[in-house]
Amino acid sequence: MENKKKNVFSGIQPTGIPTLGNYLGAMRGWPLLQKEYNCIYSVVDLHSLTVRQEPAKLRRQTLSLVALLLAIGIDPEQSPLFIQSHVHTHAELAWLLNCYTQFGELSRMTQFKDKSVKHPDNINAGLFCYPVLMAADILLYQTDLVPVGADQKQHLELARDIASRFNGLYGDVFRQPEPYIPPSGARVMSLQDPTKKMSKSDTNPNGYVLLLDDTDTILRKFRRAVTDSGSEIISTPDKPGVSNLMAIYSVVTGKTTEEIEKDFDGKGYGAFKTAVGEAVAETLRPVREKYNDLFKNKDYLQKIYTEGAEKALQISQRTYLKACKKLGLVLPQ
Ligand code: ATP
Ligand code: LTN
Repeated sequence: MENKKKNVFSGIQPTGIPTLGNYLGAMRGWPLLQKEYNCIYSVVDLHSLTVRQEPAKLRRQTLSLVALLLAIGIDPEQSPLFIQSHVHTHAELAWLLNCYTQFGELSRMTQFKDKSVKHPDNINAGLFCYPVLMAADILLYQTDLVPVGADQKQHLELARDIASRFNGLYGDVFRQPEPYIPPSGARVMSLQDPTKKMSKSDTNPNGYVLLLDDTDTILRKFRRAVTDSGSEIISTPDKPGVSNLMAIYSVVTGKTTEEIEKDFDGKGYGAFKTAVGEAVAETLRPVREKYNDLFKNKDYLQKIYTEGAEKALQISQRTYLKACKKLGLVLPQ
């Protein structure tokens, strides 16, 4: 009887220090999946080039993100951790898949439309083809599950469409990936405007909490969080501010919405915001402490991402060469 573990792949861009949204929506699940699945995780630096980056900052953020992923509990012995640009099969498969993706499909991607509005002077071809590189990342590892936040669902659906189109023409080359979106925390909203997602590129830093913010900063940002009219702590669509805080509190404490409503009955927004801030600060404190130790040790980080890239190349090359062969490309001998 075959008892094969499923494969998990996910990536995150080194575009800045991740926010609480990135953490609760995606990263937090990554270490938890390691026991049950074969996991591979990547810092997707090539994706971040679709928006202008300052070279020295990009270099530093990439290494910092490797350290942060280790700090949240990714065990590189179990789960290869690598930098995307170190594994050449990603850009190579992306090229092949570009030829099997339609202009119309990419034009419909909401992230492309949003980023085109945000960066009207740099709507480059890489930004347009971003989801194809993401499909390549995923399909190279015969991935079953992709832990991401809710905003990535559309990209995942495109990856599935590309895979089935290719398989339909050439036989079984790629496995069909499924999104793995957490039931709560999948879309953490801005603390200043709860109708917008929390984003590290927000111009108002009070809208987001960064994973490396210190305790005082975290408490202050939650104290300033925008709430709604009234004073009741209840989760309803007409209270988006309070509902967002409740969702955050629920994920970090494990309490249900009903328990939170009961615990804070009659206590008012001030007490609740302080409690959420304290719970988040306590969750992030050990991560920050571990990160500070790891980031100092550049040799260790280098060893981890070098070994990660070797393993990732070995695994991904099998799929890449199979795709080349099916297409009629002459393989190097
Ligand atoms: P940027 O804000 O720089 O455009 P991003 O944070 O949306 O980028 P990534 O850093 O690549 O993009 O995101 C990593 C993961 O975090 C993805 O799986 C994404 O779905 C998730 N994510 C991003 N923002 C949120 C949010 N507000 N709530 C929940 N999950 C999120
Ligand atoms: N587009 C993703 C980042 C990303 C990714 C991936 C996520 C690039 N390649 C592969 C999962 C699997 C985002 O979150 N912005």
